[in-house]
Amino acid sequence: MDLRQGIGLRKLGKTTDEFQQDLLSNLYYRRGTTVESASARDAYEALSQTVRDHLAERRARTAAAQFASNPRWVYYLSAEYLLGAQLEQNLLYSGTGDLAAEAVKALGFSLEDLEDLDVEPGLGNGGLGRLAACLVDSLATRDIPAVGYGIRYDLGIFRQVITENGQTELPDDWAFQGNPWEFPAPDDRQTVGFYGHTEPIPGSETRKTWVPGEIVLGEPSHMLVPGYGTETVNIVRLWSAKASEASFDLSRFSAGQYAEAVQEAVRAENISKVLYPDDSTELGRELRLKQQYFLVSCSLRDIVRRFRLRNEGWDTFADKTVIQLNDTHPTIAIPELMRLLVDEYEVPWEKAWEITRKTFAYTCHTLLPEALETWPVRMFEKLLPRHLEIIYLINMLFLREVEARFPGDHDRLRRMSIIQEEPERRVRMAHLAVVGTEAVNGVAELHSKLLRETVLDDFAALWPAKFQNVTNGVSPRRFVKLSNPRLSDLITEGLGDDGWLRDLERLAGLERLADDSSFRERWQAIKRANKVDLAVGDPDSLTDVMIKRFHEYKRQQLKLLHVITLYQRIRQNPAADWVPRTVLFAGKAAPAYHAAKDIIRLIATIAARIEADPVVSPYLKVVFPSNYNVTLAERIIPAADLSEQISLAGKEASGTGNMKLALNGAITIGTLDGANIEIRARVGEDNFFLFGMDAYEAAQARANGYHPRHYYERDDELRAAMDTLISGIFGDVGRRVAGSLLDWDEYLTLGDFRSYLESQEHVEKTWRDTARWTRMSILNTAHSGFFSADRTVADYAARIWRVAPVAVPRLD
Ligand code: GP0
Repeated sequence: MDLRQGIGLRKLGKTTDEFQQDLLSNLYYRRGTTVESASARDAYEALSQTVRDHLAERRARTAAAQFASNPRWVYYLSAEYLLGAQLEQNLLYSGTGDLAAEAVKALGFSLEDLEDLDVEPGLGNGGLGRLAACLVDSLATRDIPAVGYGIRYDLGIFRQVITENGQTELPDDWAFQGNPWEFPAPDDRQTVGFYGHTEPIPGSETRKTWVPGEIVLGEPSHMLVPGYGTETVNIVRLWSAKASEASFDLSRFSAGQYAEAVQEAVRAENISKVLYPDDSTELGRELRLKQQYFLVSCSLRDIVRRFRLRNEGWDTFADKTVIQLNDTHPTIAIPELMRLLVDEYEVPWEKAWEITRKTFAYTCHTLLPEALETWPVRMFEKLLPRHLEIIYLINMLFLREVEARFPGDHDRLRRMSIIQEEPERRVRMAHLAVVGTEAVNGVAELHSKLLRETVLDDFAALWPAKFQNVTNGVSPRRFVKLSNPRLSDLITEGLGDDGWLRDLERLAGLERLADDSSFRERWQAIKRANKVDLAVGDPDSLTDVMIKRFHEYKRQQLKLLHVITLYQRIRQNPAADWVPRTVLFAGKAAPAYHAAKDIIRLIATIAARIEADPVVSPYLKVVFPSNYNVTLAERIIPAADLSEQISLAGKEASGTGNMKLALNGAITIGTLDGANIEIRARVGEDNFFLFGMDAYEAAQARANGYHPRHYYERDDELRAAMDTLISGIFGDVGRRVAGSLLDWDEYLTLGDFRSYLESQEHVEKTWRDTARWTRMSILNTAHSGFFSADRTVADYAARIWRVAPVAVPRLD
């Protein structure tokens, strides 16, 4: 019997009764419990397994179709994935939501009860990790054969608790109670080496033997990634570090040295213990480099294994494989593939280099110099001696190429080298990533342009065709359909069908409804109902949200100066006709980023002060919910009226929260930064509140000698706001924040203050005209279709990956 023909023959419940049977069978046979004694957790686990089976059946058909067509596969390598909660998504993507609601009712639970038990795997920091999750969703939705590779951190991004003292961090043991969504695959375990030395191979110039000094095992498990409205189910494969059996020291154990006996094993398993909580900054710790190589080594061996299942030799490797590097974190994949090909498979260097360059592509996510990874040569040499040798050889050949194009330009060689010499020798990962790939992309038009003009200008001069732009996008399923069901229903009704969920540009059909007063009223009523659900402030107030990581370049401090100014204005004139506002901040700061944590603490202090002030509190409220994550974002975004995107122009690569908010009808107040520019171009200048310097003006201001005190001295309101901070009434933290702005203000906060305040006045004037505001809100949604991650993936597929979809046949 052909086993593949059996796929799909297992009957999965398609009626309420059948679904209930499946649920009961999971409850009995997999949970080992009974209806009478089932706890909410039992019901949750049994339900998750039942839903998972529907996806697993599609997964089996997907694998069969994909393997049979032997396509070019997309492998997405990312150190971070912020997948979000799984149950609700998988109910939607498997079309079992109604069946499940009925079935669990019979067990005495509601779907909402069970959804509360569904823990989101927080395996990322912010935008970069959530982008990875949106892209794998869209890859499956577009039927593109793909695998996402990542690390299964035991502890994800820390749990944040906000008090008046600011942020405290608690460990996030996300899988403590198990994770019903993953499948362990111990048979695909890999062996990873670290440290040690290299030995020459007699008779070969380029090949070497690497003798590692430490061996760690990588054990994969995968999570299913279903496409929406299609049969495809792809996977994300996450690696856990495991000590090899040999690392348990029985003789020490027998001698009673218990801690020493397991020391080596603990060290090995620490590799996947915890996610580094730094966003857009580079710490340069050895364990981090170990994590990166661990991910890369396990994933590349898995990719090679999968290739060899269907192909022979190496000539077609790059035709069948494209590996996308999500930022520089997995860039050691370039020398690692060279090592596998040259040392292990004896492919000649030139041939291996040709294959490698055709296989990889690199996405850069930043312009901040502190986010561009470099590793001390000494650390590299110790941890990955063979890779350093390979990098040296790559660099030598590369610099020869530069020298041939620009003879005698020694300064250029120094600037472009993969090895930085001064003040300390370091490996520049971004340079390695550009040299070893076929395509390099930024994540928004402006970002890609600035990469070519500034950070990577020398490389763009050498290889202009290599540089591309692919503007980020977001999943309309998670960030509209699941998070904002009321608005989704209204959109579907307005457009006549729900085709917009797979073709988001269809939202443009809402434009004609923006002038329909009854549609507008329903739109507005939904926004209000979402605010009631969020329950953070008066649902009739202007809900003004700034939700993102805390970083000085994002300028939460500018928003805070606005809040203080409003506070002072209201106090001075309490009888005036103020627009009531609820200002919502949410987001985490890296635990060691003291300036960002100060800003959080100051917000919490000022929020409490306003709350206690009977004159101001009727008009102004500041809230800071703890522990911003995907789940919380899904509650806040549908309730937002105003979206704060106020980074200093030229600093935010793209932003993706800006897209989610616009899609849900929030109106942006923002600078000409990242994807804000593209949002404004699409929703229209009249439907966007613009302020501040643009990227070139900001660079000019810097070059001409920027003096924050100049603005402080000339603007009475700014000075009043700063003086309250300096006075100390908000404590030392207020003094510190004000001091850093007055003395340095790296991100030109004071320079943009007046323009921001004027724009906020325009916001209030507009808000008073409800019909006009609602019209703008509808037009924001109507013209945000471009920001679907489905479009992003289509762009990558056509221009970078050159891959085609593989259709998975339906069962019936
Ligand atoms: C960029 F460099 N981003 C980094 C990083 O280390 N972490 C991270 O999340 C973000 C950018 O800041 C972004 O502009 C961008 O949209 C996102 O990567 C995805 O490209 C803010 O969300």
